[in-house]
Amino acid sequence: MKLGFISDLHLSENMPSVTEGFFNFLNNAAQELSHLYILGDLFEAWIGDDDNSELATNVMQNINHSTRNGLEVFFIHGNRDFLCGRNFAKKSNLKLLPDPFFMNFYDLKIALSHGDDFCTNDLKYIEFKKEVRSSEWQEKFLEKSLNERLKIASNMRDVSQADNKNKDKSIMDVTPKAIDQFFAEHRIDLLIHGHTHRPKTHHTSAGTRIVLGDWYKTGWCLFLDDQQQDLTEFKL
Ligand code: LP5
Ligand code: MN
Repeated sequence: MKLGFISDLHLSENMPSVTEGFFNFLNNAAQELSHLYILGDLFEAWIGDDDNSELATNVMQNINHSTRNGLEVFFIHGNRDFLCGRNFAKKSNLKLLPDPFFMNFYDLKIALSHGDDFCTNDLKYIEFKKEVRSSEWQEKFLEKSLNERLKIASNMRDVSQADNKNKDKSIMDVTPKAIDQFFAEHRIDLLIHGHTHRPKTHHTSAGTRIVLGDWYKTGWCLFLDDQQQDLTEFKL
């Protein structure tokens, strides 16, 4: 059994090389995996499962194809693709998981998360997340036309980018307190997450925290089997 963990690919029409790199990854590296976990922000922006763009269709088809050869694929929502729903899951033949998700692997108790919930000092983001994750907001948003939704998502990207320029960098990282509390509460050995785009393996007395990297010129995957934890960067 060999597991792979990826996140923060931010697939979009603007970065075809990353999409191509992801499809190559599915056809090559992922072939030696039994399970692939996508920990959020697979897409730069997912505006609803009725998105009929070429990108959305190709990504779902390619994931589906890779599962036909025996790979099991799992998905945790990120802040960019929290609207990936049941139809997305069905068309991709993957399983949606809650955030956090707990699993045992050999003698390890592991938690998986996108990671944004550990950024507890980012009060503006927490408020924003509460709003857009409510079923009321989502129902209203999904009633709008695809074009309107695209415009709102693009405006929100501008707001986010402008806001992030004024935020202290540390606000956009996890807070040590949130991490310590999480390890203590759930008694896990290993936490795997993305979101912060700060790939690193952190060893602490409470356990290990592995942060996945984002995909741009290179891609990142954590490979996990009974022998080793291997956070790997590769050319796209
Ligand atoms: O994404 P990134 O890395 O730039 O920054 C994130 C947080 N930002 C976001 C917002 C997304 O980038 C927006 C794109 C979403 C695409 C989904 C499309 C479908 C839904 C459309 C949504 C409207 O998640 C950022 C964090 C950062 O990570 C680090 O953790 O700081 O948080 C913000 O930027 C939030 C702002 O600080 C607060 C914005 C308040 C805006 C108030 C308007 C709310 C109106 C509701 C939507 C119309
Ligand atoms: Mn994110």
